Amino acid sequence: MKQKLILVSNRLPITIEKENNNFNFTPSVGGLATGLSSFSKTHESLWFGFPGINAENLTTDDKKIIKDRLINDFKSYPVFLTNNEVKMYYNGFSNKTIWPLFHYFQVYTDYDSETWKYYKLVNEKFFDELIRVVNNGDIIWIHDYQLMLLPKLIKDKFPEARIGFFLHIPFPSYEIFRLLPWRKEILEGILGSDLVGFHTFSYARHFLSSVQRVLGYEHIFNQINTSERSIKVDIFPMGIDYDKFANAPKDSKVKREISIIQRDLKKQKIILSIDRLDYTKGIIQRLESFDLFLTKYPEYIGKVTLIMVAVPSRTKVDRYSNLKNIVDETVGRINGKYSQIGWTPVWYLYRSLPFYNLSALYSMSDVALVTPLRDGMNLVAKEYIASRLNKKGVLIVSEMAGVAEELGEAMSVNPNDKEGIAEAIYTALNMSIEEQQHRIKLMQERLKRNDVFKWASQFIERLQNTKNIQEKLMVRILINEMKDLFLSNYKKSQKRLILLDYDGTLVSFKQKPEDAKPDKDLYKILEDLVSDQNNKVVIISGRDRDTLTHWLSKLNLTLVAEHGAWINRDGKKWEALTDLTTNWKDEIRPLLETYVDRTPRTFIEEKEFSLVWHYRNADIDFASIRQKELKSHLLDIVANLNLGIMEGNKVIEIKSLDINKGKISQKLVGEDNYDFIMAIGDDWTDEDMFATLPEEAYSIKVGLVNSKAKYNLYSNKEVRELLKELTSANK
Ligand code: GDG
Repeated sequence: MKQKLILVSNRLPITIEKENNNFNFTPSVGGLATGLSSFSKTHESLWFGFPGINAENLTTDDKKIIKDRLINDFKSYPVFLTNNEVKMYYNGFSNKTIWPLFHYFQVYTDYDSETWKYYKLVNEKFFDELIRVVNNGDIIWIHDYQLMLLPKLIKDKFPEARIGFFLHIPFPSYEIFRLLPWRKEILEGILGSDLVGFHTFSYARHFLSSVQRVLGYEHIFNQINTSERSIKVDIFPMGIDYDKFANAPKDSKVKREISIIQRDLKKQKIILSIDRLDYTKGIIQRLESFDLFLTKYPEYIGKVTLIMVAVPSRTKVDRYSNLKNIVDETVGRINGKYSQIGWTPVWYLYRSLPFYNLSALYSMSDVALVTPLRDGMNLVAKEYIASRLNKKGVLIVSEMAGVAEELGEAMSVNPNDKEGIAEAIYTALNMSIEEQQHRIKLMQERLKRNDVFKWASQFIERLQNTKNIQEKLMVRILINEMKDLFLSNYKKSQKRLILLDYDGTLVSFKQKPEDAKPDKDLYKILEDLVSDQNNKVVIISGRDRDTLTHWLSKLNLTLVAEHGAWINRDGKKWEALTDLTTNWKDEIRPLLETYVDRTPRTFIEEKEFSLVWHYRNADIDFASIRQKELKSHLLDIVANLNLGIMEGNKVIEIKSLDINKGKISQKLVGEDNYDFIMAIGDDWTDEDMFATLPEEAYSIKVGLVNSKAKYNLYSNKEVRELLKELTSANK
């Protein structure tokens, strides 16, 4: 069976219309649909999305007819939505909250918990339809900002599915993103993916920074490691169907169209502007810049025309209909101001044009003026370049569009700088042919190499690859055959030593350390473990004695506090393991205090034999600068004091070099003749423990990272399951 490739986007690339009780299906040839078409040869592919026709207008039979036809003829699968769902999830949360916020239009952003409710509901509806066809090994590629919760919904149910997510719009900086009340859920939703793709490096950087600040997950080389999985974040600038645009001007229909427009415009220079009518596209600013250009350079009056195509979009959202009114007025004002008999400065077309028309405009315009205030990529700019048969023409592009990062040879402008745009128009109209051709040639070569087919195949290839990296790490996991042997060794053994770290191993990390106290489930697990006479169970933690006594002394455990400084064998008395001095603290404490003063929300924890600087509640970027400073400061001091600096999870701990989990583990191992030894830990302080264990011991690292331990487990959830299996194996 071919591996299934499932694509999911808000809208299916098909328009369905009802005519006299019949349904007409018209596939659209958008970039995405084209880019993905090549996969049908190698994969059994299926596209999920809203078919664009409201569910209320359809009977059960209608839905069946549509569904069958979509599946059989278009390899598509409908997710039917009601009028109200479209209103709340699409026009509402997607286009009144996410769209404006992610394009930095804060004041246009609504924060409405009702539309958010529907956003969740519709994401779940997509999920409910998907589970009818998804198998665990399938590849699922989810598109765009309407479906950001879907990756997690799928991953939770199908952990083996390969899930990719691509965002077509900008990902804003943390300062903007943090305004969203549902920021945590949105990020968690996206992180259900194995690969997350963006158009540009800046968007990926903003995303990683938000993940770190909101969820606390660090990243290294664009890889996020949660305790359960690693997620790759990468850049895939979307391309176009280059050959289609490059070849179109040779087509007879397009040629005919060109000669019609030329006849009307005579020898005038043409400036082209094409977008959906959207406030992010900077249409008003563009018109005003053209107005300014004509004022500054009146010699161009009667000699240049701005052809402005505005495709109707999201007309049910107020901001869009208001914008339409302003654009109409502005065009009217400019035309009223400059028009002459036989010449109109702005040709304004408020409709979608057929492809041959679009191509004719691309291939005959002297200048393309693409000046969005923000734009994820902007394919119009690329399509214009590809359509320049004679390599003449100038592209003026906004610095705020993703495409500006790729097309360095274009003239770039700040879309808010009307003077600058007016000047750029003048420079463009006067650019030498040689220079135009030099610039266009370089851009054409690049766009041809990186077309939409390459974009799609690279994404899928990288998605497979991400999974391979995860699989390599998983080889270390306690695989089932291994587990059988492990369980039977456990069962056979008579004297067992079980060393367990606490935070991150038995409980997940909590924002407040006091929230990590054992819950009922954990208590029961530990109780069951110690009730077996053959088990010696040791909790070996970095925590202080009081906390461990308070939480765990009622159980028949051995407790080790402060990474091995203290041991408590009977739940009552603590013994210090070595004869340690603590005079050094007076030298180190003042230094830490200055760092607390200089770094808001950090604090010092004083343990008997160590000092700890905690920075988990501080601004993460700021704290990591301070953390490096403090470390280098400390390194100068500790060398003569026989002290070690330990970097744990958002902490720096300073303690005697004679204390570490390795020493105490070694001591415990030597105290009896154990025939089964197991140690589980997640932190790098546990590495000392893993390193000192005898060869036959089972050392288990929690989290998918390399370690001195022999095996890995995903998370503390799995640790608990494993411990439960051990106790029930012996019943
Ligand atoms: C989003 C992001 C990102 C336009 N007018 C007509 C027409 N078009 C076609 C163009 C082009 C597409 O529509 C517009 O794509 P853009 O990329 O310019 O902009 P968005 O619609 O906002 O798309 C954007 C994109 O997703 C892809 O990731 O680049 O940043 O906002 O292909 O050719 N097509 C026809 N008639 C028209 O009148 N046939």
